[in-house]
Amino acid sequence: MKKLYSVPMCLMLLVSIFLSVKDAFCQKLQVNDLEYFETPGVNVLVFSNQYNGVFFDEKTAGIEIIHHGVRTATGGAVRLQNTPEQWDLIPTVVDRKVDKKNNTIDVVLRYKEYDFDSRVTVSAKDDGVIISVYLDKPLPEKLEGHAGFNVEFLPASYFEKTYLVDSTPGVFPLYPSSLTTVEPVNKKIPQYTGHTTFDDRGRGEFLVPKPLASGKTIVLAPEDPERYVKIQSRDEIMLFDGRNLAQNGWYIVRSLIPAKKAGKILEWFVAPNAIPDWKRDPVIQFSQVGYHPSQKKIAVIELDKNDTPLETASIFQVTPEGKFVEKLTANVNQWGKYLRYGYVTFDFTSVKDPGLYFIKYGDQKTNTFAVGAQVYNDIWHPTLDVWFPVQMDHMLVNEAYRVWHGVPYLDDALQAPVNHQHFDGYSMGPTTDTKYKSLERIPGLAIGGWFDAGDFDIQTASHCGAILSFVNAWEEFNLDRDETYVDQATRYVDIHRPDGKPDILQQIEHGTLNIVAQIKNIGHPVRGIVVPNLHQYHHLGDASTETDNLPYNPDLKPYETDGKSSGTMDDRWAFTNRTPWLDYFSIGALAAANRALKNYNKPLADECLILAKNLWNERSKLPGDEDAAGGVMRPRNSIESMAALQLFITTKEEQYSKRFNELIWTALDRTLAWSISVAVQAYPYMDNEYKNKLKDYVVKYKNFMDGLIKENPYGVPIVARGWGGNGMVVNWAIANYYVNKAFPGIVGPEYAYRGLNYIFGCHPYSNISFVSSVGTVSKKITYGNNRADFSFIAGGVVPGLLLLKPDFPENKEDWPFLWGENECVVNICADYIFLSGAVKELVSKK
Ligand SMILES: [Ca+2]
Ligand SMILES: [Ca+2]
Ligand SMILES: [Ca+2]
Repeated sequence: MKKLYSVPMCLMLLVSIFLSVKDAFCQKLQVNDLEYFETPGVNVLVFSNQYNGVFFDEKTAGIEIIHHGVRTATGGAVRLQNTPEQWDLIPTVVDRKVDKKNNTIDVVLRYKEYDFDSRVTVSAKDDGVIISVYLDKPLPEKLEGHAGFNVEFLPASYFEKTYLVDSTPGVFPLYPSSLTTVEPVNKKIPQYTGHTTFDDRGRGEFLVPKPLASGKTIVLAPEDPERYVKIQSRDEIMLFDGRNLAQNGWYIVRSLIPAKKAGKILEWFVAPNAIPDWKRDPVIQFSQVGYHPSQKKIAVIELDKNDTPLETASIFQVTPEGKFVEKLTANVNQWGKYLRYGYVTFDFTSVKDPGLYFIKYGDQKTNTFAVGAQVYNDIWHPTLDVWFPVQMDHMLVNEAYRVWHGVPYLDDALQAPVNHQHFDGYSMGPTTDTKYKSLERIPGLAIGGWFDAGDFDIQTASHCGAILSFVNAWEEFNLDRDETYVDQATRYVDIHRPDGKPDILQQIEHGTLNIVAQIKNIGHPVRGIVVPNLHQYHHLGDASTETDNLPYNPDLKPYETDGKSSGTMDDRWAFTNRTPWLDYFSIGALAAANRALKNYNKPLADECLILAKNLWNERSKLPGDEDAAGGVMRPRNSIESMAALQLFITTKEEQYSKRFNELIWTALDRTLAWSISVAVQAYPYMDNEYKNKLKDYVVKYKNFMDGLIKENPYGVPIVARGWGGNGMVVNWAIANYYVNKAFPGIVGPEYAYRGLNYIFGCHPYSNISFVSSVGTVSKKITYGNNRADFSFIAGGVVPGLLLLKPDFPENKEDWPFLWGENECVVNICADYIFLSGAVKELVSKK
C-alpha cells in the first residue's frame, strides 16, 4: 500500500539537504473552520475538548493528536505531576483564541488552587507545531519542581514499538516496570478536594515516578509512519510511564517549568508524521449478528472526507465448500457528510437465502455474518448467563474452574456523613433523612444488589431500571432460561449450571432484595452505597478485597483487627438523601417485581407490594417538586406515571389508573420522546378513549423518528458527549417495539431493528458489536472490573461512541480505560435483554 514507500521520504526530509523540497511532501498543518490544525493524516486539537470536572481527568482534553485516524495523544497542558492521575488537579481554560490567519491557537490555563495562570501557544511550523509556554510572573514557589508541560501518548498505540532519545534507543514497555521513589506527603500537590488515590498504610508518603529516559530530542516510533512523532526542545524532555501509579496511565512526555522565570519559559517543536495524501480506509458497517431474511438490510459505508465514493458494493455468499459466490452487486446510495466522514449506504435487502455472507466495497471486505431465521435466538444469553451473575453483589461467583469474585461487602454499610461530596457523584446534604447519625452502622444491607458498573457501588436507580426491564421481559417474552445456579443462603452463584429456577427471576429477586433491605432498614430507597476512600474506589480485581469484610470498630487502630471487626474505616457508606424521583422509580420497580416473584418467592413478592404501596402513600403526603437526581433534572411526571401504571397493573385499583391518566398527557406534551414508552406500555390496560387520544402522539412521534434519518446515516438518536449513547439507542428501540405493538399501522418494526443493528455494528468509527461475545466480531476490551487485564465480561453492553469535539467519534478497542466508551452498566444490560426478546418476537411474527 502507498503508505509504505512514503515513509522514508518524510524521514529523509528531516535531513537538511532535503529541506527545500519538504513542503512538497509533508503538508503544513492548517487551522481549519472547526478550529483545529489539520493536514491529511494529522489533526492537532488544542483544547477543543476541555476538562469538564465531572470525573476530572478523563483523558479526553487538552492538546490532542488524531494521528492517521486514531487519537493517540491527549492531555497536552501545564500539569503539576510527572504522570497525572484521574483525580489530580486539572487546569481550567480561562481564555482560548483561534487565529486562522497566523495559524495559531492560544489558551490561558488556570489553577485556581494556586492562583497560577499560564499561556500555551500552538503555531504551525514546517511539518509540525511549535508549542510555547508563557508565564506573566514566575511560578508560585509551591509549584517549583512540580509544574511542567506534559503531553500524554496512548500506550496501546505504542505497544511493541520503540523510541529514540538523543539517538539512544528504547522499547516502550508493555507492562510498567520503571523506577519510582517515595517522598514525604508534605511535598505532594494534593489531589481533588484532599482525596488520595494512594493507600500509604498510615506512613505519610506518596510515590513519584522517575523517567524512563530524558534528552533534548525524543522520537516516538521512528519505525512506524502512522505513529512517528518527533519532539525537540532546548530544554530537557523526559519520558514517563504513568501506569506505575495507575493502570489507566499513559506514556507522558514532559519538561519541567523552570523556577524564578517569566516570559517564554519553554518551547517544544512537535512533528507528527503525515503520510502524504493519506486517506482513512473505508469502514463497512453492518450488524455483526446478521439479519433475519425478511428484514431490511442496509450497510453504511464510512469514508474519509477526501475519498471519492465508488459506484457499487457487493455481497458474497460463503458456500459449504468454502467458495465465495457473488450474490448481488448494486449501486451505493449517497447519504452525505456526518461529523468528519462521508457516508454511502448499500441496500442488500433482496438477499434472503439463509447462509453466511460478507460485503465487499473496493479493497475492503467485511468478516462473515449470517442471514437466517435464527440469528436473534441467542443474542441475550451471554448477558443473562455471564454478565449479570458476575455483577452480583454479596455473593461468591464461580464459573467452571474460575472464581470471578469472593463474597464482598459483608461489612455494608455506614450512614454517609452529612454535607459530604463524594468523588463518584454522590453527595449528602445537611441532614441524613434517616434515623441514623453520620457514620452510624445501618444494619441489614449486606444482601442482594449488583455492582453498578466497572466500579462496585450499588446505584439504586440502575437497579430499578434493571428490575423493570427484567419484569417486562419476563411478562412479554417468557424468558425462562436456566443456566445459573443461585443460592442466597450460602451466597453462592455458579455460571453455566442450571438449578431448575428461571435465571431472570433469580436476578429480579437479587436486585429487589437490596432495595427492600434499604427501605426496611433505612425507611426509603437511597441514592446508593459506595466505598468512602478514593484509594479503595479505583479497585481493580476481586470485589471481596475492596474492603476487609469486617465491620468498622472505632476502638481498634487502623489495620488492626480482633477477627470480628477492624479499625480500618473501609466499610461502604449509604448515601441516604431522599428524592421523589427515586421514590417513584422504586415504587414502580417493586410493584412490578411483585408480579414476577409471586409464584417464585411469595414472601418477598408480598413485601415488595406492601413497601411500594406504603411509599406511594407517604410520597403523596410529601412535597412534590421537581427534583435533581444524579445532578440532572429529570421530569417527574414520567416517573410518577410509570409508578402509577405499575401499581395499577399489579393491583387493578382505580386510584392508580386515575393518577396515571392525570399525569401522562402532561408528560407526553413536555417530553414526548421520553414519555412515549410508558404511555404505550399502558395501552393494553386502558380504555378506548385513552387509545384514541394516544394515537395523535404516536403520529407525532413517528415524525420525530423519520427526522432522525436526516440527522445521521444510521437513523437513530446519537447523543454522546461525556458518555456514549448506546443506552439511549436501546431505550429508543424498546419504545419503538411498544409503539409498533400498539400501533402497527403507524410505526413498523424496522424502527426497533434499527436500534439493535446500530448496537451490533452499524454505527460510526468501526463495525464492532458493542455487546461482548455477541456477533462475529465484538468488544473484547471493556471497562469492567477486569479491565487491567485488557479483557471483557461476556454479554456486557458498552456505552459505545464518545463524540469528542468538534467532530471525532471514538470507541477504542485497544484501550479499556475510557469509561464513557467502554463501561457496561446494569440498566443498559437489562434493557438490552428486553430489546433482544422484543426483536426476536417481531421477526418471528412475520
Ligand atoms: Ca458508580
Ligand atoms: Ca437458574
Ligand atoms: Ca470493613
